[in-house]
Amino acid sequence: MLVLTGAGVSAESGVPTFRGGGGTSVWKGMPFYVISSAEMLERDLKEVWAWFDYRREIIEKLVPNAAHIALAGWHDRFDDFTLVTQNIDGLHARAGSRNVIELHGNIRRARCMHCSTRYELGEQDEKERPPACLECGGALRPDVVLFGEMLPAGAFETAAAKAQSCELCFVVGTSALVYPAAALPEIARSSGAYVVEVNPERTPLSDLCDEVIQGRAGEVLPMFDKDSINESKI
Ligand code: BJW
Repeated sequence: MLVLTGAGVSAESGVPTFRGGGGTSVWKGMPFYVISSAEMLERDLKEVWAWFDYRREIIEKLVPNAAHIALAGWHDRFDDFTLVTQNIDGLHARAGSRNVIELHGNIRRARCMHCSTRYELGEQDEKERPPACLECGGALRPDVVLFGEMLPAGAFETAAAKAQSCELCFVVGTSALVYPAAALPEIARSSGAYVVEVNPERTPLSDLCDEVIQGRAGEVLPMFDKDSINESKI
């Protein structure tokens, strides 16, 4: 079984989504796809840090919701369970999920733009922006995947292989607009998996799905356990 999650799975924890509900996330007058882009990193690294510092401070005060907790329980219920997320908030791991494939990185890490050494942000973080790499003195950047950047080496390939071999694929809380993440359910479907979408709104993926459950992740996911999944046509 493979589960792909997006910003909607964290919405009930209080993490703002990027799209959905007819709106687009904006910061200091800039739409997220401008500030969260490789171009902005080139143009204004300090401003990119300010955007991620702002969001990290919000996220650190939030806690996993019923959807994260339900998915953490699925690890032990399904033999070959893979959780793939586009989220950078780390809430799946905080709920107890293991081996989460984080396609778009993690907001609590930084990475050297010169030598690629990674750092956990936190105690030693003195708010020098951009921070300097302790290994080579290069500038650090948030360890997240911005528009126009490649995903972490191997992350998509591992997820795609799991999508190709899974029998059941849940797609939860994503607008399914951003590639290559949105290709995972397409790969699963074309390899014969049963694909279920959980989202209050329809997405470009809805028509491809075998089942669309229109609802909030924190309400829908706790209703599934292994028996109910086996008993239903899922
Ligand atoms: C609920 C709910 C509740 C609300 N319960 N649900 C093929 C075709 C066209 C373009 C491309 C392509 N391949 C690649 C591209 C370019 C680009 C792309 O996809 N563009 C499209 C948007 C047009 N992709 C990339 O650039 C990627 N890189 C790449 O492909 O590298 C190769 C390459 C390099 C150079 C050139 C070309 C190719 C990288 C993408 C990185 C995305 N990064 C971001 C920002 C991360 C950092 C940050 O957080 O700021 O990732 S963008 C943003 O979107 C973030 C998210 O992870 C991602 C997906 O959003 P998500 O999770 O779906 O959230 P929303 O807000 O969109 O939707 C929320 C959903 O939840 C809604 O549906 C609600 O209804 C629902 N919801 N409450 C359940 N309670």
